[in-house]
Amino acid sequence: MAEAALDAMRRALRDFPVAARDLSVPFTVPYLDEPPTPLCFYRDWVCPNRPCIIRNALKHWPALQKWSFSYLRATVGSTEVTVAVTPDGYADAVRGDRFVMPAERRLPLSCVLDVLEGQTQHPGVLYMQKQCSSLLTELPQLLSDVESHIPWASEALGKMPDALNFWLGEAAAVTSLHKDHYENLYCVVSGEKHFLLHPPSDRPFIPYELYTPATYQLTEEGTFKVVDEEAMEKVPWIPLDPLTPDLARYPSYSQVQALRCTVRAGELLYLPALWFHHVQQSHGCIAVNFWYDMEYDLKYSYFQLVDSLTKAAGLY
Ligand SMILES: O=C(O)CCC(=O)C(=O)O
Repeated sequence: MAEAALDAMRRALRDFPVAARDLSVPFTVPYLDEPPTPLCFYRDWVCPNRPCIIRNALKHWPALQKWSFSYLRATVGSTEVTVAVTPDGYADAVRGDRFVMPAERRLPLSCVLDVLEGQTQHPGVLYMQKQCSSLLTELPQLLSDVESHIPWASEALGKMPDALNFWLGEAAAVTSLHKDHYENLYCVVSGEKHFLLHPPSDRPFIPYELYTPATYQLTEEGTFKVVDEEAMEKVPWIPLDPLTPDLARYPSYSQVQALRCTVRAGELLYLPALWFHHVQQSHGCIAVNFWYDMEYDLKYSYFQLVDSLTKAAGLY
């Protein structure tokens, strides 16, 4: 491609996040004081792909009153659950020149609670973060304390959730910046979650690179080894940590402005599909989220186009 045309394409891609932000991205995540009707949810939030935090949407869930550590011990303490273990709290993240996945251990939930309460030591940082509908597959006894879907969201989206996940971990457990093709209804039951968000239109400023996948292995001595997953294809992932961005290496990231929000106990974050998110939490925070598969509509195709052009223009 002629250099002038390539320059024009890069300029257009760099202007795009700013134009999209001016038109449709809020400076902060707005709050609703009650759950919306399905029509309002679809019209005001899903269709324009805008996040919001909804209060009083979970107040009928027994979990809000019941889910203390002592209740979890008494009801599901002996149930074995899958726990991600990492040396530094980062599971599924770029470490050096690898995309590193966590070591996984099966532990009775009471052991996880012992560690969270400081009664037992365990090497590394623990996070129950398995995303395979973990509430249904690992802790089905707790389902009657929540709901199997969010009725107004299911009606708006015309489908039931693909997954219902349970999250519980240490304050040091961090979810690295990424995006999903799900409409995400993220419900905090106790504690707080801290989200750092970017709209999908920020893609031209968000770097991706291809990494050799690897997995942490926890040795008998309690140290960690990084073992390559030789049979797996390379993984495209975001190398940048938005908390300490390496702006010398990724200078265009200085042009984006993240939205930050805290979701507190009893609140529900609607996180629209394709929004980039980085997540931290208070120690022992308990959350449940519903992933509804997104519509693969024209919005999705436009995102794919921006993604392809960003790569083709050599931006990231
Ligand atoms: O809560 C977290 O740590 C991560 C949540 C997340 O990434 C998601 O729901 O897609």
